[in-house]
Amino acid sequence: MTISRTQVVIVGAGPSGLLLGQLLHRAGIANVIVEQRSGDYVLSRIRAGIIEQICQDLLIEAGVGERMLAEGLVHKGIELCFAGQRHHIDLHGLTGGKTVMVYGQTEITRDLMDARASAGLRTVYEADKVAIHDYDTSTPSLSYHQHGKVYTVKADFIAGCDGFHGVCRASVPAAAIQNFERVYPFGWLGILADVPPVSDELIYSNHPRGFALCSMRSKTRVRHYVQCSLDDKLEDWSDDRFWSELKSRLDPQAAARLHTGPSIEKSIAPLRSFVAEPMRFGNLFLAGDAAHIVPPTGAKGLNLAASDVRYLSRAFIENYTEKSYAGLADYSRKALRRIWKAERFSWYMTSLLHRFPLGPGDTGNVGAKMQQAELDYLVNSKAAMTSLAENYVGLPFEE
Ligand code: FAS
Ligand code: PHB
Repeated sequence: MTISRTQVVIVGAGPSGLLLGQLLHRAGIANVIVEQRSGDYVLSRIRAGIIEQICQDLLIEAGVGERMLAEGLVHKGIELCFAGQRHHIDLHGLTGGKTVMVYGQTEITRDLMDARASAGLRTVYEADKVAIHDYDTSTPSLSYHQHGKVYTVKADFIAGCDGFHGVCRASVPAAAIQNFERVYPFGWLGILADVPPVSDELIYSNHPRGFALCSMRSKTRVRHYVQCSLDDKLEDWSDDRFWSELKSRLDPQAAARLHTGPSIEKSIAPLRSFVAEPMRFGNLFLAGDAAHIVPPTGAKGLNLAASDVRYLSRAFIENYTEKSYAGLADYSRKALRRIWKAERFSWYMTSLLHRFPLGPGDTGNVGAKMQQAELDYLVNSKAAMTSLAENYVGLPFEE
């Protein structure tokens, strides 16, 4: 058994764990990250694409904003497509000048990994049998197996940044945690392709055949999605079938401009709304997907992870520099207040834009008429568009 010690041990080297580790390091707080997968595997996962100003500010504060500012695309609006027409939502004009940035999660993860390696910080990849211990005492620890040996990391605190399927939330007794969950009756089939975007802005489409989203990673790489059945398998979807289906769900002008090409990545993701309460258990703190999941329709997943990390990093820094536990004690309340507003917005966008199959509990044909009425009201009401815009660019933080 090899025993080491640090101040904060972080479980998971996704964006939550890496960003937290970088912010703590810059504040002089020692931390170790333990990740079950390889770095290449973490980088291979294609996830989020849109970041709010608050997330951009955090990356700059963490000292990893340079490439983002150089390569990221600033977007001042989005387009809603329904009934064969596109409608511009002027995010910039409706929010007093706020915008979002297109900069892929993969690039954020790469920038954070590079910064961590340059600082010579300890990150354990491919750790097996990761387990946490005594998190509700003043001597929490983490253990893992690697190359036939057992390692223990003692720490003051454990940060559970290990995603929806991680070990940290799963280690909390059921009586101590309350889960809130809704699973949607459809999934998203996403592809990555090296072709130019169909439009300068993202297109969110409500169509009788199902939802579609035309997004991008750069001026030469697109990330598109179509709503699909939960029974679909990747082998059911050839590139040709994807492009044909996407085209059928767009307005005629966008369909005519759609550039097609071979997919370089293709994946199906289920959609769920999920929140675990609380997010603190003694000296264990959950952050990011370890504590909540949103349907990606509102582009909130990664941004919520950054939101948690902003609150948690400041609370750890306050603890070590001012010897005050107040921020840590209030972390869960503050984070959850913002999380539930993002859950609401993500649920709203998902309910507005997807085709809900007829079935028990679903809204059936009345639901489709309600969607049409909501969309018609939305694009003809400045108040309604302002509400969508201020949620999409990111609500202000409660300090
Ligand atoms: P992550 O899941 O990214 O990272 C957790 C890390 O912990 C992983 O590297 C995992 O290997 C590791 N881990 C798990 N168990 C462990 C253990 N026992 N020990 C050690 N390590 C462990 N968000 C958007 O905003 N827009 C999108 O379009 C979007 N698309 C998505 C598509 C998919 C398929 C998924 C799953 C999510 C998507 N998201 C999207 C949300 C996603 O971007 C998350 O919000 C983001 O990855 C959250 O980052 P983390 O909290 O770091 O969790
Ligand atoms: C993406 O580019 O992957 C993306 C953009 C906006 C969303 C979801 C995903 O709402």
